Amino acid sequence: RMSRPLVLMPGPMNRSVQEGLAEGFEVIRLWEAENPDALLAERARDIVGAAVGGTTVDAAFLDQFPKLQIVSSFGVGYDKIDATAAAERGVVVTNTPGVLDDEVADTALGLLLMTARELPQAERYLRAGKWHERPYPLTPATLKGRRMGILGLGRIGEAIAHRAAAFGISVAYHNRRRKDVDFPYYESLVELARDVDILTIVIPGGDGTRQLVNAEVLAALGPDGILINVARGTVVDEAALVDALRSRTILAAGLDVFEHEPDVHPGLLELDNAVLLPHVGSASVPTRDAMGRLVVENLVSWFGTGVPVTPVQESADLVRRLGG
Ligand code: 8YV
Repeated sequence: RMSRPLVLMPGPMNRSVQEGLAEGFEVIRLWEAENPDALLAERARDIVGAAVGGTTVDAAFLDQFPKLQIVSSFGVGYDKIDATAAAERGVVVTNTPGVLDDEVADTALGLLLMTARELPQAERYLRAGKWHERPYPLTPATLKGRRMGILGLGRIGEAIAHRAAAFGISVAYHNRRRKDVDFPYYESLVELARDVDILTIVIPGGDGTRQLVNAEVLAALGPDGILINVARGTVVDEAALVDALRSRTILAAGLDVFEHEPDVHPGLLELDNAVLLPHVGSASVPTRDAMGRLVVENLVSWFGTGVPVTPVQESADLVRRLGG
């Protein structure tokens, strides 16, 4: 029987990854090793695949493993992985798109409802026993008649747009390039922000989108404006957001992601017009299991047929060249 491909797991991942890899692979569970450095010194040259979730994969990481062929990453966002450096070294990177679209879109709509109608604040009011004194104050905001701008209309953005339509909320979007969709396209993010009163961020993180949502965009969103972020905290200038919420430049924000997770800007924690979630957008058992299965499928498919299931864009040329 041929020896099984050796796959590195730097840290613990969803149980579906561990279970799925058990059969066809030999797995190094690095976080359980008594002496990780010694283990790597011994086995690094035999490692051909990696299954990662949250590990930073940069040039220095990649250069430890001369025979590495594929990095299968858990999550749709892969801003912690230098996919270009990987491609330069002939290493394919895969992520887990598609299987989490509905879950993340649901979270975005949940945040919007919570934020506009102050649902978390109202719940805290009830639990504090204040209902006996008087009813919870009427919320100044409503979802009725609102327009949503989507920053990053991809798979998740479209799932959000369909949900928004069911709520009677119209949708427009800003991407780098216009897409073949019916929603109005804005070449300028500031102009989009000016024309809507909900701005929903679903664009990938990383250097290309850092602090795209800055003080100018928030000012354009305006005093009725609600900011929703289920993408990456790095897309927002968090200090500018705190200022905008404090000075009521915008009405409110619903955030699932932060610049320095799990640290949350102390200014946000003080503000009542911010609804804050601990990055739970995709965090249900069924969705995380599906993501984990896709991590495994990419490795199985790569080592079985030489074709990854869901390579990232930066790996596309490499996959073509390798015959995939
Ligand atoms: C996960 C995510 O929290 O898919 C993503 O990009 O942000 C989330 O689904 C994360 O990837 C888990 O490591």
